[in-house]
Order: sequence, then structure tokens, then C-alpha cells
Amino acid sequence: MREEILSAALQSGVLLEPRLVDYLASQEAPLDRLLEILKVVNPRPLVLTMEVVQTLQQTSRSPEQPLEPPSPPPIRARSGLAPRKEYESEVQVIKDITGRSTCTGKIGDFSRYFEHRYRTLSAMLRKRRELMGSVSIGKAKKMTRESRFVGIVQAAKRTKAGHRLLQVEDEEDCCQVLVPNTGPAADEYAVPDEVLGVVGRPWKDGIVLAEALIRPDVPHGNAFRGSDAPLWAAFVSDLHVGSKLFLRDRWAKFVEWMRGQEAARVKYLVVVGDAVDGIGVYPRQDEDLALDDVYLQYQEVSEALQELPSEVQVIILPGNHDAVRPAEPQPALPADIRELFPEEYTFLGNPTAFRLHGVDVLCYHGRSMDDFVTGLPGMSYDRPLAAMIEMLRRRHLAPFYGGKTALAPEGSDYMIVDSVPSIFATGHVHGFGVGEYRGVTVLNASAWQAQTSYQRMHNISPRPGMVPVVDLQTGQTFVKAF
Ligand code: D5M
Ligand code: ZN
Ligand code: FE
Repeated sequence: MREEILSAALQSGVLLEPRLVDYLASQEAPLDRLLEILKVVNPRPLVLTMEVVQTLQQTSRSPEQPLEPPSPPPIRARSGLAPRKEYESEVQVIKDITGRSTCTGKIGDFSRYFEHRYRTLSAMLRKRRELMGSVSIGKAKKMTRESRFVGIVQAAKRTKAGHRLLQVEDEEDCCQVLVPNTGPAADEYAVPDEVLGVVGRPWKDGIVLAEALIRPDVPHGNAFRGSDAPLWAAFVSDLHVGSKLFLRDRWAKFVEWMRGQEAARVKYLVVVGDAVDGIGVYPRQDEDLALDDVYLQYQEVSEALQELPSEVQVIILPGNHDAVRPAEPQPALPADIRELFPEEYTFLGNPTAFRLHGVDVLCYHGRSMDDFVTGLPGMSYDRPLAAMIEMLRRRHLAPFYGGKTALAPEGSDYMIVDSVPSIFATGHVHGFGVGEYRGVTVLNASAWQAQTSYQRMHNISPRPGMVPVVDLQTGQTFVKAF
């Protein structure tokens, strides 16, 4: 394989550093990976090094997992005790729907919900340098020179010539925005119901020709805000206990690791949803169930989690298979289920923002990734981080209304990312990834269920049994595979 890699590189006019050849040879599809890298290295050096590739990955908008996930550093306990025994858990909830739902099911709920979305995100956008001096859409339509405005995307379609035409609306007016497929904004795709900024100039028939589409995004220079405590947080997701495909043996290996010395700093275990397979979640699910009683399923997860050392603080949020309303934001699991677990466990909603020992964490099960994958070019189930970064850029976890992600029209939009977290975690796609985007540690927490028949039918290859662990002091992530 090494020879093939070297000769493919040579054909493209580059030499490869031996370390980079090793790395490529360890990839599933070395030649594809090489081509991907060559596509983005600009200018192309004579000798391509691992360092260049690593830098690329850190700055790219859609990083894969780190090239060489670092191994956990050795533990030095001050008192001979495991660090997690020296620290009491500190979990502080910042934003969570649990107990705060005001949805009444009235028609007015929807306009109230979208008003809040528009108001909050447009205020964020107007603070951006590119949108200084932005005007209303009504005014922009009358201008003869360049204008800037903010609006919500009502519809996005492709023209016959392959350009994109957006219908953008503010509180009073609306206009059409043409995004030419060769222009400066050609790589920016808008999705329905997202709030964005437009820099453009009048074209014809009241249509604005876009020069740039602006997202609220994470500010440049944003940095990971770490904890003083030498503690780590591990993230797992999608156990699907109750399913015949729950990977019990691999879970047992994870438990064994958690009990060992290498994991002595892991103070927190966050379960990012779908702890159980549930019942009646999809047609004929009963054929796939080993346990057809949802209480028994939760009882079994509870037992699986109680095999972990008792000083580990467990935090559980629901996903689309759990026993709460499917519409997001979802509240925490109800009392009759919580009582099956130890009292010290923390139950939060989905999505939820909280602080672990001072570190801001945003967790979202990730249902909207199904919409991102179908609605946005370049997204795929193999690269969940790419979709997560699009969420961060839009400062919204689920812009699409009326897609696969059901949204409950709460009085305020809980899917807005109003403050930038230090860690952003999802699950749901049964994939895996860790990376970094503008100072935010982003991760997808894999799964503990083997490939389902649905996934086989749709060519989704899960990567179960991977556990990202984040050092809360530095934001550095390492990965354990079970
Ligand atoms: O979803 C696990 C993965 O499988 C996630 O990527 C969506 C996909 N999936 C599974 N079932 C469906 C259906 N019925 N429609 C669309 N996509 C699906 P999980 O929710 O964790 O089972
Ligand atoms: Zn799942
Ligand atoms: Fe899920």
C-alpha cells in the first residue's frame, strides 16, 4: 500500500514525509484520503508533511477525528486517591426546558416561537462587522448600491441554470436573493428557516445578487475555557438497551476501563440520549427488541451504569428513542423513570447547556443531523462533526422546520446556541468524531448498538464502542475504542 500511496502522490507532483505515509496507510481508504488532502492544500509544497496536514485539520470547517488521537496522560494523584474521589461533582444547569415548557398547542405559539428565533439571531448577526449599517429588506430593495440586511429564509431552491434562489423575509417585507453558483458566495448553502445576513447589490426585478451570506458563527479568537480541576468528562450515547443489538460485551470492556487506573480522572459520564431502544419508536420495532417493556429497559440501563465506580457523576439526557415527548426541546426523563436510577444521577433535557466544574458544555442528541445530511450538500452520516459545525456557524441546532426533527413551539427558541460552549457533544448518528472548531471541542459520542436493518438498508455504517474523553482543564480530547 505504501508504494501505491507514494506513487499516487508523485503523480500529483508531491513527495510525502514518511510519518504522513504511515498515517495514510492506517486509513480505511488511503488513496481517497490523500486526494482529499491534496484538494485542500494550497499552495502545494514539494514535500508534504504531517504537520501541514494536522494544521489543515485544525483550521478546516469540517475536521475528521484527530490524526493521532493522543493516549491518556499518566495519572498522578496527590493523596494516592483517584482524582475523581478528591472532588465533589459540580454540575450547574445553564439552559434546559425541563419544567419550563409553555407550549399550549395554540396557533399563536408558532408565530411567537419564530419571532423569538428571528429577534435573537438577527441581534447576533447585526453585531457582525460584515453587517454594520444593515437596513430593512424594504429599504434594501430600493437601494441602487450594495446593501446589507438580515432575514429568515422562507424557501431555498435551485434555478434551471444551477444558481440558488432564496426567499428571505424580515418583519415587514421579503425579497428574492440570487446566489450565483460561481460567485463569491457559491459555497454557502442556506437552509429553510435559518436566520442569516445578506450582503448584496440590486440586480433586476427587485432581486438581490448575493456577494456574501453571513452567519452569526463562533467569534474568531474564541478559546476553550478550562477548569482548575484535573478532571475529565467521558461522553457516551445511544446505548439502545432493550434492543437485541445492544453491544453488551463491549460495554463490559468500557466498564472495566472506567474502573481502572487510566480512567481515574473521569469524574463525569454524559449519556447523550437514546439510553434505551424504547417501544413503538418505529414500525415493527418489537421484532428487534430483547425487552419489550420500557421500564425493564431503563432498569437494565440503570444496572449497566451502576457498574461504574460510584464517584463518577452520571448525567443523562433523552433522545428520540426515550420515554419523553419526541418534539424538541425534550424535557428530562419523568419521575417514574428517574426513580429507577440512583438519586445522585443528573437528568437533563435535550438540548441542554450546563457547566461541569466550570466548563460550559452544550449537549444535543442530534436528531437534526438527519435533516442536515439530506438538506445540505457535503454533509454525510460519516462526518457528524461537519453538521455540528454548521450548527455552530448558524448558532442554531435545528433550523429546519417541518423536517425529520419535530420542534415544539416554545415561547423562546431553546435550539438557539446563545452562548458559545467550550464543549459541544452530540450522538444519534451512531458515528464518531472528535475535533475542534474555533476553540470549541466538538465531538460525536458513537453508540453501543450494532448495525440495524434500517441502517444496513440505507448504507449507514455505525462506529460503535468509541468513547471520547475530554480533559476539562485543557479541552484536549482522547479516544478509547472498545
Ligand atoms: O438513529 C440512528 C441512525 O439511524 C440515525 O443516523 C438516523 C438513522 N435512522 C434510524 N431509523 C431511522 C428512520 N426511521 N428514519 C430516518 N433515519 C433513521 P437512532 O434514532 O439513534 O435510532
Ligand atoms: Zn440511536
Ligand atoms: Fe437517536
